Amino acid sequence: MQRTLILLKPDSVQRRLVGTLIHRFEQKGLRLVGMKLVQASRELAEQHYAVHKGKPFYESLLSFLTSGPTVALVWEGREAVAVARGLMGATDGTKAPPATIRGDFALSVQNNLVHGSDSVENATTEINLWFSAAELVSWQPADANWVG
Ligand code: D4T
Repeated sequence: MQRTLILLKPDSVQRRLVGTLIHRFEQKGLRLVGMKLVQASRELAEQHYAVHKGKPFYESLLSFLTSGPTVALVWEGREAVAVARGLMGATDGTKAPPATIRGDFALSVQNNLVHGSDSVENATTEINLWFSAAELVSWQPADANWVG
C-alpha cells in the first residue's frame, strides 16, 4: 500500500471544485487517510516547492499557493502515487487529456488545481510536511476485497 499527498490548491477552493475533485479520487477506490483546510504560510510553500527555487515561475508559484486556502489530502491504495498522477493529468491543462482533472477543468500551467506527489519518496516527505502523524487515520474499508 502506498500513500500520496494531494493538494487541492487555492484555485480549486476559489472555483468551488473541492467536492468534485475529492470525488475523483474517492471513486477510483483510493482511501482517504488525511484531510484538512490549510492557509499555507510562505515558509510552508517554500518548503513544499523547494525543488523549484530559482526557476522563473518560483515567486509566482509561492504567491499562488499562499493566496488562499488549500485542501490537503492523503490518499492510500495500491500504486497510489502513480494512480493519483494519472487522475490529475499533465501539468499544463491544455495538454492534459479529457477525463483527467486538469484535462476537464484547467487551461493554465500554474493554476492547475491539484498537486500530487511524484514519487513514493517525495510522498513521504510531503506528507510529513503537511501533516502530523496524529492527523492521519489508518482504517480498513469494508469493501477492500472488492476494490483492492
Ligand atoms: P505539482 O508538483 O503541483 O503536482 O505539479 P507537476 O508535478 O505536474 O508539475 P511541476 O512539478 O513541474 O511544477 C510544479 C508547479 O509549478 C507550476 N509551474 C510549472 C508553473 O507555474 N510554470 C511552469 O513553467 C512549470 C513547469 C505548476 C505546477
